[in-house]
Amino acid sequence: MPTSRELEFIQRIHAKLLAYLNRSNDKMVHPMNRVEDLLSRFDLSIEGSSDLEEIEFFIDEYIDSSVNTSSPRFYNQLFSGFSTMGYLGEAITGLTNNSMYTFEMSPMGTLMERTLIEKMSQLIGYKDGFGTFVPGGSNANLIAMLCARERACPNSRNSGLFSNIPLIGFVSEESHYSFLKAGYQAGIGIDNIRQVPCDGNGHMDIVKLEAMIELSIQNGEKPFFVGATAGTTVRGVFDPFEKIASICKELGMWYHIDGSWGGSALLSKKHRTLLRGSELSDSFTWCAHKMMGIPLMCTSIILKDKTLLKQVNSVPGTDYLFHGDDGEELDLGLHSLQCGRRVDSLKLWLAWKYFGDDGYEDRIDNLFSMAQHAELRINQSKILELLSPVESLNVCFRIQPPTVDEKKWNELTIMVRDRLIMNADTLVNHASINDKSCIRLITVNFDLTLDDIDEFMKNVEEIAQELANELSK
Ligand code: ABU
Repeated sequence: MPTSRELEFIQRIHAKLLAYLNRSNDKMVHPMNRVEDLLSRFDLSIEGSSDLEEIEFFIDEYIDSSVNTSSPRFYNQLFSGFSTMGYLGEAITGLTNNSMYTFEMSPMGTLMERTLIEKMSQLIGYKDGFGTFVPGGSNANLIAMLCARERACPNSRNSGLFSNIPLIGFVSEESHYSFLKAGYQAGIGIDNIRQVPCDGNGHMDIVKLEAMIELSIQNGEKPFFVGATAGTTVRGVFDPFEKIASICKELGMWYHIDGSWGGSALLSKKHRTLLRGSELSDSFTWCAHKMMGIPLMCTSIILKDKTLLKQVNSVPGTDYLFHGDDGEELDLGLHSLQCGRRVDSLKLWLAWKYFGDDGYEDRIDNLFSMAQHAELRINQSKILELLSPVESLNVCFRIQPPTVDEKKWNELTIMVRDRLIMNADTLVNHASINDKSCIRLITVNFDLTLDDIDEFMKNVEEIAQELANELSK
C-alpha cells in the first residue's frame, strides 16, 4: 500500500494529469527532442534511491518531451486522439493489476473480453468464433500463422517442422512486415513468405497470386497460408477478400485477414463493404487502438474455429495455474501465447459501452469524411498530386510544383514534411509509393474537423510554395 506521503504524491501527480488534459491540444505536438540534448539534460541511470521531488521532476520532463498524440495536428501514425473511457480503463487496469490467465484472477476482465470477442466475431461474420487479446497486430498475425501451421501439419507443434516439403505463405507486397517476422517465428522461414505484386492501387493482384501458388505446387512445395490486408499501412487499401477466399477454399489454404488498421470499418454500414467477404476468412486481426481510438495496445486475434486457439496453446505443465475450478472456457490463459496478460478489455469495453454501436459508427464515418475532404483539397491544388485513390483514412500525396524540376519532387516532399513540424507544429509521416516520396496523412483522430484539414492543407500549400520558390531560384 502507498504510504501517506506517497498518497499525497499520487494526488499531486493526478492534478498534473488533469492539467495536462486541459491543455493537451495547445501543447506542442512535437517537442523536437534530440537524443544528445536529452542525454545531456538528464541522468537516466538508476543506482541509489531517489526522493519524490526528483521523481516528480522526471515525470514532468517525460510529459513535456512526449509527442502530443491527442492533438488534431498529430497525423503521423495509424492512431491519434484521446479516449476518455480508454484513459480511465488504462488507469483502472494499472490500479487493480489483475492478470487475464484465470477467471479467478480477472473476473470482470474475463467476461468483458468474452463479450467483446463475441461482438467482434459477429461483426466479422463468424457465427461461433473465438479469440483473445494480444499485445499488437504483429503478435495477432503470428498467432494466425501458428494456427495455419497447426492445420497444415497437425503434429508439428510437438515434433517440430522436419518435412522436406516447405510450407509457403503468401501476402501482398504492400502488407505489413509483421508477416515476414511471423514467418520465421512460426518456423516457416522468411524466404517462404512470398510477396505477391499489387495492382496499380496497392491491392493484391489475384492473377499473380494464383500463378505464384500454382508455381509453388509445381515445385513440390505446400502452399498453406494467404494473409490478406484490410487497410494497408501506407495506402490504407483493402485486398479483394471474396476472390482470395475462393482460391484458399479450393486449395485448402488458411485464409487470414490482417484488419489491424481497417477492421474497425466493420462498425460502419457505409464502409463495411470494404470488408465484403470477411466472413469467409479463417482468422482476423483487429486493433482497436487504431480506428477505435483506444489507448495503445488493444488488439485481438479472432478465429472462425473456436477450438484452435486452445489446441495451438496447449502444453503440459500448466496445472499449477489452471485448476479448472471455473471451467476451461473461462480460464483464458489456456488460449493465449502469453502466461501473465494485462487486461486490455476494460478500456475497450468502457469506450464501446459509452459510445454504443451508433456512436462508433458516426465517429468512424466522420474519419472517412475527413480523408475524403483532404482528397478533394489535393485534387483542387495545382502543386499537390494524390499518389493513390483514397479508400479509407490514408491520404498519400506529393508536392510537384510545375516550376520545380521533377527530379527534385521527392526531396521537396520530404522537406515540406520536415518544415511542417518546425513551422506549423504539425506531425505527419512520409512514405514511398513506387519510388515516389509522399506525405502520408492519416485522419484517425475523432476530434478532427473540416477546419483542421483545411488548416493542414493551407500550411502544406504555403510551405510547399515557399520551398518551391527557393528551389526554382
Ligand atoms: N502497425 C503499426 C503501423 C505504424 C504506422 O504506420 O503508423
